[in-house]
Amino acid sequence: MQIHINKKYVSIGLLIILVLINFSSNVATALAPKISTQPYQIQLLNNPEPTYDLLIITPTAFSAMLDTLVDHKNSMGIFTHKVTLDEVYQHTTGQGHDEAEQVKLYIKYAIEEWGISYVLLIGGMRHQSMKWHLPVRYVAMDDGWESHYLTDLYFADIYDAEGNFSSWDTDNDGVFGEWAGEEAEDKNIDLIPDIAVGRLPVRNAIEVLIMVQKIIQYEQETYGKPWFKEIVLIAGDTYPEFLNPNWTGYEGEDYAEQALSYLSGFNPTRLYTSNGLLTGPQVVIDTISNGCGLLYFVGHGNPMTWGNHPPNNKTFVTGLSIEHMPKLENMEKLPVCVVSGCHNSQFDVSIFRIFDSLSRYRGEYTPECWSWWLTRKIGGGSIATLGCSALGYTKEDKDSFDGGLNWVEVEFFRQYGQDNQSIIGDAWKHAITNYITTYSPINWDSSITDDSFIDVKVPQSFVLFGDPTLMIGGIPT
Ligand SMILES: [Ca+2]
Ligand SMILES: [Ca+2]
Ligand SMILES: [Ca+2]
Ligand SMILES: [Ca+2]
Repeated sequence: MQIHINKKYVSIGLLIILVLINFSSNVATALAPKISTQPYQIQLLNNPEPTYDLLIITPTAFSAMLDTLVDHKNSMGIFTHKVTLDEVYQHTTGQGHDEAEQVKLYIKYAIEEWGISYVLLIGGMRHQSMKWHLPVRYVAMDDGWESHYLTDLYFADIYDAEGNFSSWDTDNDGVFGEWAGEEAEDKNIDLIPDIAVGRLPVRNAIEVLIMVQKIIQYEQETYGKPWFKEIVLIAGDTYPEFLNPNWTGYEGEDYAEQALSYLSGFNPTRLYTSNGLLTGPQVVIDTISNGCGLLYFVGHGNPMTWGNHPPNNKTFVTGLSIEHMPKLENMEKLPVCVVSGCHNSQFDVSIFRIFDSLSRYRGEYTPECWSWWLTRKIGGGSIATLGCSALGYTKEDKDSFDGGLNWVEVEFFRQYGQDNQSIIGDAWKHAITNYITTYSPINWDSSITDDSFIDVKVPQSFVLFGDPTLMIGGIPT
């Protein structure tokens, strides 16, 4: 009995203690300042108008590896907020047609909440599977060669001409940027990027670590280095005249010279077929290995290779292919590379596509596309690569014989050299914008011509692999 009573009192005592603990912890919770682990919310307490410049969107698995990059960006005055995909999906639950649209809706939120101007997307395909670390958007424009292609402009063109969210699916059927023949089904997409977007299409954690290290080292150590003032131009006769009397001159070399004309203080090395210096991969490997700040390939490509023709000759001279990437020895002397050619930046390639005959024909059976292999290379390669994710249309493909992919490339160099756009994403954004305002259709019902689909596809497919806030030439010290 006594024992029983004691037990009873003990039980009551324990209950009281538990209630008190619970009460006090509730009081403590209630009295504690509401500080979230989210840095922007901490900032909200101190600053009524928090701002960020750069939003990094990453799969959760890679998030911690990016902390040093965030610290580096903040230290150079690019205020950076990193968010995981899990947080993106949580924030946009129940919204959007699919995960890619959820990412886009989150970018819109980040623009309106924090005033961001740049987005860095972390993630390409998962290893060699056809699954993705980070969502992508394919647009459905069938030009007879390819029924759809990857575009990152989708994640930069957030608002339409009226200032509303631009879904790129105006007929709301879950098919994006759709064209049937030479007619648009999703109409009046203004295309104009509202922010700058770059992507690191990393396939594994090692590539994340490589790129973080390369970007930080590049920005800290490049400024004032003599090698940065070297530019290597690699080109030839893109369209041999014997095939068409309008194709006079050596188009690739002409665009390389145009780009150079906008860059003062750069020392050019011209590897051209017309001067006999572009003879094959070895001279390209040797020249890049010497180090340069800018690199422009102008010719023809596929996901595995790049080359061009000798003057008025259909022979294909290979300049650089994926199997040559390991031979580049430029170490920390990393150029910003622009590559003109079809599909060099088509980042949905995989070795398993070797089992598909069409993919074999198109050179899509490679573990990495040409541009990404160059960018993520250890011990050299590039720091960022701009190129085409799709079939690259040039002025020779247009009735107007004007504009095309080469126009955007040269405009990128002009933005940097003449308009002082030293942040790579700004140069990309302004080059794209000027292309669209110069060439792309305005009313996608009444002002459509045979060239219109090309002038939509060109800006959509010109993709930046790299940090959009990268300071070309490094941070001035
Ligand atoms: Ca649609
Ligand atoms: Ca449709
Ligand atoms: Ca827009
Ligand atoms: Ca020609």
